[in-house]
Amino acid sequence: MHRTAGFTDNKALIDWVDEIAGLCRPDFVHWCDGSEEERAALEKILVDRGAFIPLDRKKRPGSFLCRSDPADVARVEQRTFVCPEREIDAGPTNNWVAPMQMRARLASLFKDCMRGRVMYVVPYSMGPVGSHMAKIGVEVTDSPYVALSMRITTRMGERALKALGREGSFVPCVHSVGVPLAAGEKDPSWPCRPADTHIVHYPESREIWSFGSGYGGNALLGKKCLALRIASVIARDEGWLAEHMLILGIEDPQGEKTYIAAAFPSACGKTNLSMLVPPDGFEGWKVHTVGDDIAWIKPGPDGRFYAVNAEAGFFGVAPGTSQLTNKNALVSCRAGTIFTNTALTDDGDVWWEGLSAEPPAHLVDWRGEDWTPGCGRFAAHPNSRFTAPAFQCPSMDPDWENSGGVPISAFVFGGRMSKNVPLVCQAFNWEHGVYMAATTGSEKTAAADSTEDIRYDPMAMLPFCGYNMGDYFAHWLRMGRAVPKPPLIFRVNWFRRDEAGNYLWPGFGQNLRVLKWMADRARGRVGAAESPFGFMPFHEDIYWKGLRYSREDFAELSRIDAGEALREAERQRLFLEVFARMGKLPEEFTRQQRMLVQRLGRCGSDWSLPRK
Ligand code: TSX
Ligand code: MN
Repeated sequence: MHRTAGFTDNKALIDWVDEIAGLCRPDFVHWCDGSEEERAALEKILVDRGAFIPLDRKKRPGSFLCRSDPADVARVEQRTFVCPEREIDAGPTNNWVAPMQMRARLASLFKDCMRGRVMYVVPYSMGPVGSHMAKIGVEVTDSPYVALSMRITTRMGERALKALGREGSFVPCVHSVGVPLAAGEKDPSWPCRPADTHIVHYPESREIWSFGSGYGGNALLGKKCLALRIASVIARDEGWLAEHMLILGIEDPQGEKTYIAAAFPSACGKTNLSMLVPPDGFEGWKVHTVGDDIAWIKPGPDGRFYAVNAEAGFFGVAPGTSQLTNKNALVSCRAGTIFTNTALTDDGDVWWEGLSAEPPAHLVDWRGEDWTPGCGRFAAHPNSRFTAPAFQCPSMDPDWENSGGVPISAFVFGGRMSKNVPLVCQAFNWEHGVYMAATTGSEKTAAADSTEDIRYDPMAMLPFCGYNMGDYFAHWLRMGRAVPKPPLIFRVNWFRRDEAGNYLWPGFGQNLRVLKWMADRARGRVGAAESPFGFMPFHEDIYWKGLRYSREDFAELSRIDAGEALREAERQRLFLEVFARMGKLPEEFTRQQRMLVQRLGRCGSDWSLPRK
């Protein structure tokens, strides 16, 4: 029924593809080689189906706008499952169904689900091809959009099969939009089955099954499903870290480079930070991008951690991306880019909220309807995306595809907090840092002014950890002991506001001043004050050339209200209690929580940054 000769001699792969084809019954099986001809053929299928709109050849060469079904626009956490044999191994933060039961459910959903369609076999490498840190996945999918997106965001095709070889093992990923076609039936432009959507992980057999959605993290299975949920389990077993982190390098005018990995929940500007442009005063400095979303981090031979970007492209949120906030992202998507659910301009380009201060006078919105300024609707969906190859990003690090990774000097954790969380503080030690990372939160809405409205998101991994998060905390504590030179750990907050609601910190490129302080701390050449939250820079410890930022403003940005911080410490205790109740909270966390309360109790009603 299909020919595999010439594609692979990996018997396990051939047998598995046969088995899935037997279950899903596609009309045809296509093995993706990653070639230009294949790309053109897939694009044509989507254009003919009405799913892809070619953009203007001059303005956006080789680029397309894709409109999804309005009911299939984001990850669906309620329909995402982690299914180990025992419920406790999924933990309190994952949906769990017994694997036997889930397998029965999926068998009936997937039976014959690809009739009338082509099944694409998409082999890919997460991490640089051939790196000892890379893993091979193979996604079978009936979505040409998924095959094309995987071609951009992963190393896909022949080179992945070559790396797999005859005997290599791979993570099997089965994906279907779940809409078989009768003979002669017209294909909807974005077939999907929202009511039956299932995103399922079997961490013990390391399999991924996704049904019903064609969008992003639900369907591009290399990203959140493999590189985070399944990889986090492999990393626990093998002694490394699979993290929801950007990786960047800062280079000073003497050419000294320092790499930092940073985790933030959504809507904190992770992609922007990874592509930061140095501000005035930083002449001769460079910021290099290694990755914007997923880092795989392993102990290296010299006792440090080394990180690779698991991906080869960006799947970035479009709204808010502009010349001012992230010009490197805009250059990255100048060509060969898929835009999903953005608006279309009259001259065949794309637009989204925040791209320009003035919107165009007329647009076609993400649903395909006429749009004018002031009509009361978004032109682009708030979760609209660009899918762009990383090599097009001007700030990519020369070492971004180094198979050994880059050495990490600091881990950074951040959230969006309008009050009482200072711009930056450094953990006293690894254990304190892990506790800090685990209790990082973000306010639920950007407009929130209530500190009661915090959503904790440990290490920004809450939706992406493939096992019990209590065990994940223990794994982090263990990893600090496993290497002689673990990175320093920092917590940052770019989003503190004054009483009137104004941001206290200008953010964006100015964040490099904070990153420079971290790099200097890592090299032991700058000071810090000791606060109840950790080490914080004195005003003099920050490099201020090019920015007027007064000692008084910096003191306000660094102030800790002890009463408020004690209430926050109590909320942290309550959040962690769910792990404690199932015997999964490391004792070290209880100790850290008590020490935090003690430090706050000793500092009076307020802690203020002293003069140096
Ligand atoms: O991405 C952001 N970063 C990190 C950049 C490297 N954003 C956007 C967040 C939404 C995705 C930020 N927003 C940052 C930030 O550091 N800071 C802020 C808050 C802010 C917004 C506007 C201003 C200042 C701060 N405007 C002026 O100061 C003029
Ligand atoms: Mn992410």
